[in-house]
Amino acid sequence: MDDIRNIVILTGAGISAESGIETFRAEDGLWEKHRIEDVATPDAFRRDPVLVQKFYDMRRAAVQTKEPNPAHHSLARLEHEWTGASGRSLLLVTQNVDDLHERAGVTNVVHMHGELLSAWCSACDMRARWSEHLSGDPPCPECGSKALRPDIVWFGEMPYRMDEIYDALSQSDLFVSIGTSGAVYPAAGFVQEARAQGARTLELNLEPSQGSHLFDETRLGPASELVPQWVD
Ligand code: BV8
Repeated sequence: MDDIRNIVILTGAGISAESGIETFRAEDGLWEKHRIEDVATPDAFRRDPVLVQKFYDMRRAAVQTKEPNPAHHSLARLEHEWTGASGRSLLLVTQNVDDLHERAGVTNVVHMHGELLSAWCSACDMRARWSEHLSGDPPCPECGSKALRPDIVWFGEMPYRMDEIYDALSQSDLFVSIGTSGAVYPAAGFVQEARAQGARTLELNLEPSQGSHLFDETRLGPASELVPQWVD
């Protein structure tokens, strides 16, 4: 890693799988039990906000009973050690809506698809930590509108902080993708963006992702083993 200064890491549901959080596209994954069009689009929320809120209430409750695993902990250690030296940067971009990276101690996480534990009002732009009294389909506590929703990027919506992400990719020397199927854009295109800038690219996943051929190197196995091995 002598010639590497700037690292961008992208994580997906696979990094939280061994913490007991369901992934999306596995045979028994979340999208097998719920149709995306029913629970994860702006139209679904307009049609049936109570159903959509219930889906996120259920996942929020589940996440709060889970703990970070060795993969989350080793990325926290890497961030601490890497950014402790001058002239180096590390950006952790996650597609996950859980808070396990933060709970493991990572300080700078970009949640490009939002956060389960945050509420957002699309009328007045208020954001607040989600709490029990916001469950169900309540009005916004700030402006009273019925536009309060989970702070989640649904299909068809623009992911968060894209300028910052593309900026980091454009300066990256190493791009590492962990536990993601590479099925959802724009995240699935980050590897090409990093390659185009001359970055080395590494994939750590249980099985080859859709874009495996785009990586310089792919290591297959469970994240709780592969990530600590890579970091150490
Ligand atoms: C956008 C909601 C414009 C939150 C999520 C064609 C038609 C229509 C639309 C499109 C189209 N082509 C592209 C699009 C755009 C669309 C899209 O990609 N659709 C796909 C399905 C075709 N994307 C969008 O709409 C996005 N917005 O494009 O805006 C734009 C234009 C230009 C530039 C910027 C923007 C918005 C996407 C947001 C979607 N939100 N979820 C929620 O409820 O959670 S997506 C959902 O998938 C998840 O949130 C997650 O973030 C994301 C990715 O999934 P993964 O994390 O990869 O999970 P998955 O289950 O798939 O895979 C798990 C992997 O882990 C597997 O590979 C497995 O092998 C591995 N694994 C398992 N266990 C382990 C493991 N690995 C290691 N260790 C283990 N133990």
